[in-house]
Amino acid sequence: MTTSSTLDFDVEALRADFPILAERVHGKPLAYLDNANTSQKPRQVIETIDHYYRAMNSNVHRGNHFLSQQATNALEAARRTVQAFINAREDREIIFVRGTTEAINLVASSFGENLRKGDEIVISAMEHHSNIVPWQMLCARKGAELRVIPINDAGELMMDEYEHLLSDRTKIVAITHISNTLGTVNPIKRIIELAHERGAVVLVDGAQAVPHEAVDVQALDADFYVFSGHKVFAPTGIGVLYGKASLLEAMPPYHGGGAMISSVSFEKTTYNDIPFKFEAGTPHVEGIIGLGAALEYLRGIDLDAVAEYEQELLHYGTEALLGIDGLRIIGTAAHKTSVISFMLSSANGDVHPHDVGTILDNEGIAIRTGHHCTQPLMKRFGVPATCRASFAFYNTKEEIDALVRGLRKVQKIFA
Ligand code: C6P
Repeated sequence: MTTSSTLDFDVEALRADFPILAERVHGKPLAYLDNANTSQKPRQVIETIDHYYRAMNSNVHRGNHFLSQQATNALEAARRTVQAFINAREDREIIFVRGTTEAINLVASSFGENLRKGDEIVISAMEHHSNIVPWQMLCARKGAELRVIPINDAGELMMDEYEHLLSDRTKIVAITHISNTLGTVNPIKRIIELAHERGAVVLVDGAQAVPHEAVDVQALDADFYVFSGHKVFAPTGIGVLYGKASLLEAMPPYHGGGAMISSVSFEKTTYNDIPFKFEAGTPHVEGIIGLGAALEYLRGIDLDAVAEYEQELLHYGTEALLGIDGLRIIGTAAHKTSVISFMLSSANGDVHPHDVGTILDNEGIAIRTGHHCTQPLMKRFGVPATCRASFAFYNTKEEIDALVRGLRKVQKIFA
């Protein structure tokens, strides 16, 4: 039975899988509300990594001894788990990278080789820096132009403007599925359809989507879909680039080194097939195996129930925060995930988000404050930074109540 939800969703049983949630911080029970930044890890992931180092540790794809084969099998099994999780057509379409940032840089650098002077890349006003800067670097290299889809005051993409921006010059549309700062869920399928009508290729930044909803890359018809393991209850330092095989095959390698080659001589090197062509060097073996364990864990949970429960938290949190005089929410899209950015003011005006975060921390409450790597978005809303509470399926309404009490305390201190 859950104490916190009206749904048939056993939060307490799920919480028991996450050892860190039982920690106390500054003598208070931890309320971890910083999940858009990074998620906590279930014991199933921790135990998988522990087992890997106790029983299997070895380099992969390079040894014919028992341990190396065990580790290689586990790694390739994890690749198939990722494939199934996002419904990719083939496992060779799954490239392991360090995270979302590296995946986008890989595509900008490698696929970007196709671009010519005067070509255009379309991004949006709500992108994370890692889906802005690699494209700016590509534009500088190739003489291409960056076009930015504007957003309305609710933090929703202006789709009419998007249609106007698309042209035969558009070669790449790089867009976030869900905004890390606003929580806005973008109409990604429609965005992809419109881009394809113009012959453009679409990269979707799924860093904030995969933790919250079932993603089907074939149903979306995404050309590239990228995400980070650490936001989906897996270790840091591991991420995924999904790409359609036909695109990946035609792209030049990103890094050169071991494993990505077929043969090397001083005269000529030939490259390995995908996915290995893009996986130079010893991979993050325990990270990959841990990612597989995390996605298996998620497959064991009803993801529709997760999405429904997180919506319940979002609505409860929104109502509760709006009950505080002087609090305003930044990002009020009709379709949102469980992320709430806000500004808090006291009788003396806005309290700087960093002060809010520090006082909440003393209460055991972890939120993120700052620009969330979306400085252009801060400018759009005329704020230097925001406070951001972001919920995962293991959060509770009681933790949101603690957040509200903490914010009232901040207001008293700054009164
Ligand atoms: N957002 C946040 O607190 P990396 O660092 O490569 O794992 O992920 C980068 C990234 C890319 N796109 C989106 C939409 C993201 O949210 C992030 C990471 C964290 O919002 C840390 S800045």
